[in-house]
Amino acid sequence: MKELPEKVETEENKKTGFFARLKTGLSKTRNTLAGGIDQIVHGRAKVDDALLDELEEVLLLADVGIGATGALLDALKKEVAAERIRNQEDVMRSLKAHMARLLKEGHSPEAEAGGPPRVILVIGVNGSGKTTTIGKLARRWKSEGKKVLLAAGDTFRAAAIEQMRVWAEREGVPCIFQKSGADPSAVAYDAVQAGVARAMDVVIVDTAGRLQTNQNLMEELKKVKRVISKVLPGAPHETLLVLDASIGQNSISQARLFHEAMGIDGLVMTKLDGTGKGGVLFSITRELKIPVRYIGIGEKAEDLQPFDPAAFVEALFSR
Ligand SMILES: Nc1nc2c(ncn2[C@@H]2O[C@H](COP(=O)(O)OP(=O)(O)OP(=O)(O)O)[C@@H](O)[C@H]2O)c(=O)[nH]1
Ligand SMILES: [Mg+2]
Repeated sequence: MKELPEKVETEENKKTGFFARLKTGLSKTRNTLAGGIDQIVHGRAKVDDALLDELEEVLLLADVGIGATGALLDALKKEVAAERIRNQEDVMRSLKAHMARLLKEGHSPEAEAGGPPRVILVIGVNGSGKTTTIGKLARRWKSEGKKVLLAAGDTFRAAAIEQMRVWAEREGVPCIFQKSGADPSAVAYDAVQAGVARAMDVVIVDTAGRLQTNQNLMEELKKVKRVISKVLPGAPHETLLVLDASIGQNSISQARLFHEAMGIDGLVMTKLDGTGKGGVLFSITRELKIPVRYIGIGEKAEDLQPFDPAAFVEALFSR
């Protein structure tokens, strides 16, 4: 009997797996954005004002935003004027290149510096995907051999502590928690102290969802941050804001207010799998100058990827 070849996890097929998942996760945005562009460009002989108007419409529909859309169309017009656009492939190529450039401009890969333990504070509005993202990050970093500790800092919502503990148990990492209603700063304090004492590599602190406009709750977050820095000077090393991609352009004002209050180091854009508004990443990058570190493309532990601008654009346009 012929032996089946052993399935090996080579760098190459790891990458293919990464890309395949990204492609699936972005299918709704691909339909609105790349699908829409394709339809407009298809069979058109030249790039005229009518075509540019239609492109604008599609870009705005996919939540690329006014500023980023304008920048993309300007770049395309320049290429048309320079007679570098001869057919529909050229239009697609040009748009793709400018989109990738736009995303790369604001991009910096994850800053792994700080600690140990490296302390990450995770914040955002209700239901944006904070706790799930923390579970996914625990999976990711543990699989890289890091010692990860979670802090159930959402002491407000009834089931939040349990939710964090379930994730911790499933991923096989410790979780610091107190009883429901406890002061979230106290939980953060305990967790960072435990992280130092147990020589952890990473401590990830969950927080209760809150509106960026609620002054009292924003003060509470600031206190959590202060307390963390008292236990470990320099911490938190990264404050991550989790944004739900399906709110589209609204995420920009949300992020601005969180940033003003808390100083955001990085963004996580979740639920890209559930929306056609993934174009919002282009305006986020352009308007905010805060790097997108991770994207969420599903509910499962493996559905979190480091944000890779080139792969993102490639996945959006690949058939
Ligand atoms: N499809 C999809 N669902 C997601 C993603 N990330 C999170 N979710 C889901 O969104 C819902 C809310 O996620 P949570 O992690 O509880 O959000 P949260 O920000 O912690 O919510 P609060 O603690 O209530 O503020 C859950 O049903 C998650 O499974 C994602 O990338 N894709
Ligand atoms: Mg939560």
